[in-house]
Amino acid sequence: MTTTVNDELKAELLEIALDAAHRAGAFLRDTRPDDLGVAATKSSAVDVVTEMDIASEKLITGLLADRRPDDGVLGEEGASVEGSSGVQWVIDPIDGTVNYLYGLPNWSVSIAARKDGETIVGVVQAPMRAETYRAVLGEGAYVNDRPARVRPAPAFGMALVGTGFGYRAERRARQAEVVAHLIPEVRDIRRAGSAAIDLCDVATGRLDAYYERGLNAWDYAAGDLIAREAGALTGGRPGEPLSTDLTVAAPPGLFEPLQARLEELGAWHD
Ligand code: LIP
Repeated sequence: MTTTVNDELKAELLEIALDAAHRAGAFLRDTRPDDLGVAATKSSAVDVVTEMDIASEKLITGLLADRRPDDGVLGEEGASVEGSSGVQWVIDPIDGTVNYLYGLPNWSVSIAARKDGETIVGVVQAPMRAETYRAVLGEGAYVNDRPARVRPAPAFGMALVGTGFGYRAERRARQAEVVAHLIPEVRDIRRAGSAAIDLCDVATGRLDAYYERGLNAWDYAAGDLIAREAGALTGGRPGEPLSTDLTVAAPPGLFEPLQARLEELGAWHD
């Protein structure tokens, strides 16, 4: 049975997403083994999975199965449930896995709920910042209990721009070419290692803009909604939604020239 999107459903999905993100975030923060190692690799030797990624996804999917057994689930570490309710959960159990592996603080738990393909709830939990970012479609974005709003668009040359790089050397070489062109054209570049947090940093004005090629839905689903509800525009190539090809987020007035420059630089292809 599919369900319509009403206030009751949005409130339920938000409560579940917050509960799951808080539980997973506390688990990851408080039980990280001192000798944490690599449990497996994916697209390359530096695309790693730890036991904690797997355990975090198991914790989240177990809670979702208890609370909403008819929902679909898509998780970075293999969770895949078709579902029958029309609601799909999109999960990154640790976004910023390499940071987590090295003991760097910039990592997060990202949980989004989609109804018939549209993201209606997004939560990003950043335990080492003691910050929870959240948004419900049409109801604004928040960091903890404070409203989140993007920074007013600066001139292009004054923009602090976040980005990231893929796990395959060939893609990284191409991404390096793109960022080499941008570095002298903007205020500065930041590469912090968690797309979900980067999108939330745009939402809270800590970054003027963010772009990256090669993300998956679990990296951006929650942060995209949070950024949009905070006043950002998001997308991919001009006229296209954000996707694995390219993710761009910035306030109006900066989004357009950045998207155009990335198109000129071919940031959407390897
Ligand atoms: C990471 C992204 C980051 C990107 C990394 C990696 P993961 O996700 O959040 O923006 O630059 O290459 O994809 O793998 O830690 O979930």
